[in-house]
Amino acid sequence: MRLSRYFMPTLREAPADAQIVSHQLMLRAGLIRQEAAGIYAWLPLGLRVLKKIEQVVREEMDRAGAIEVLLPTLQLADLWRESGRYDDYGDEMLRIKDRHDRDLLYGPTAEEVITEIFRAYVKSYKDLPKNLYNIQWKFRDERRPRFGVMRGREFLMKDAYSFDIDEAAARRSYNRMFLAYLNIYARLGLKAIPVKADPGPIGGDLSHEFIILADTGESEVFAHGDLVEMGAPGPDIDWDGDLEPMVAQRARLYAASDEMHDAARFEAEVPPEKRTTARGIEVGHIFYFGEKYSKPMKALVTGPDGKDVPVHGGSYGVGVSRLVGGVIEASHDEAGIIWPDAVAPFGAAVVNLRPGAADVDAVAEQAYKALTAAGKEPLLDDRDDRPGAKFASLDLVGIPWQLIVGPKGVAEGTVEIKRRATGERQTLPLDAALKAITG
Ligand code: 5CA
Repeated sequence: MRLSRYFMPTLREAPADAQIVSHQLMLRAGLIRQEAAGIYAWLPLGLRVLKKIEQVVREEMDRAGAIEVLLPTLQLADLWRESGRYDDYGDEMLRIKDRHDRDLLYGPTAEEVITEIFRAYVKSYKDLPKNLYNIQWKFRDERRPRFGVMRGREFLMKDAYSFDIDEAAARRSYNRMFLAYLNIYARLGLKAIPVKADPGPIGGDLSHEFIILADTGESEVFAHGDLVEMGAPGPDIDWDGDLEPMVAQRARLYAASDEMHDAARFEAEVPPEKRTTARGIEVGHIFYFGEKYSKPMKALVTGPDGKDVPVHGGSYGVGVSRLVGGVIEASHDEAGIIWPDAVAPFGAAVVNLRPGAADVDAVAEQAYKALTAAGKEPLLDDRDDRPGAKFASLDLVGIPWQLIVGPKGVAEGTVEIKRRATGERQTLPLDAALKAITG
C-alpha cells in the first residue's frame, strides 16, 4: 500500500473525552471514528487489525473443532419468547418493529437462534458433539458505553455454542474452549487469566471469564500468582484426548473477579507472596448452562437408549473488537501503539525520505516489492513530508518495522531499519535489512 494514496487520518491530539490510553490512541492513529455513543466506524487501519484478530480467533476455534456459520444480526422476538428471555433482557436489548409490525431485535447474543437451527437438523446423539460459532456484530444498549471499543453498544463478538448428549460430554466441550481461549490470547501477545465467574443473564452454573491485566480495566481480579504466570497450552494438544488435567491444573488455583471474590478463601488458599490483586479487562466469557435453552425450546436428541432428552449446551464469547483496545492497553509507549507482529495492520513500513529522487525511489520500490513478496504486507511511505513527521506518524500507528531509505544511505549502499518495540536501529545493506525483517 502506498501511503500517498491511502487513508490514514492521524490526529495530533486525542479528543478530551477519551479517558483511557487505548481509546486515545485508536482515535489518534485513525483506527476508528465515533458515529454515535458506543458506535464506531472502523477506518482502514483499524479494520485491518480487527480482521487479523478475527482470523486468529477463527484459526484457534477451527483447531479446537468448532465450525463457523454466520448468523443474522436481526432476530425474531418470538424465539426469545420461547426461551423466556425476551422480557428478562431489559433495556439492553434494542427492539425493532418491521413493516408488518413484527417484533425483531438486534442480537445481543445468539443462544436462541443457534438452538433453533440445531433443533431443525440434529436429532440423534450420534451426531454429537457439535460446536458452531460465528463472528458477528452484536448490539447491547449499554447504560454507560465508554472507553471506546472496550464497552461499545455495537461490537464484534465471536460466539460459539456447543451441543452434547450429557453433562460429562458438555464438560469436554467446555474444556476445549477453555484451552482454545488461552491459545487465542497468547497468540495476540496477551496474558489472560481464567477466572471463575457469575454466569449472569446467560444462565448456568459453570462459567469462566478470561481477563487480561491492565490498570484501566473495569474488573478487579484476585488471583494466585502461579495462575498469572502459567502459559497457554499451545496448539499441539490432543483436542480429542482428556483435557481435564490441563484445565484442572488452572481452575484449582484461586482466581475471582470482584463479584465472586471471597477474601477469606483467598487468604486461606494463596500464600501472601502469591496474592495478586489487579485490574483487568474481560476479553472472553464461557458458560455451561445445560438444558436452559434446549428444554423450553425443545431441542431434543435421541440418546443411545432410544429416549429423547434435551441437549446440553454451553456458549463461549470472545470480545473481538474489545481485543483491539486490549492489545493496545497491553502494548504501547509514549510515541504510540506497538502492535505485536501477529496483528499489525502492516508488517513493515518502507520510509522513502526523498520521494522524487530517482535513485532513492528505486531502492524504496525494490524494498517494497521484496517485502510484499515475502508476505510482510508493507506500507510504502512515499508522502512528501518531513522525515520527523513521517517517523512520528509511523511510530504512532505502531508498524513493527521501519525500513528507511535516504539519499545518503543509497549513495553508500545501505538502508536503516528500526524495530518499533525496542527502538533499536541498524544500518545495513538492503539484502541484510530485508533478511532481518523477514526472519
Ligand atoms: N452468549 C455469551 C457467550 S457467546 C455472551 O454473550 N457472553 S458475554 O456477555 O460475556 O460477552 C462475551 C464477550 O463479549 C465478553 O467477554 C466481552 O469481551 C465482549 N463484550 C461484551 N459486551 C461488550 C461491549 N459492550 N463492548 C465490547 N465488548 C463486549
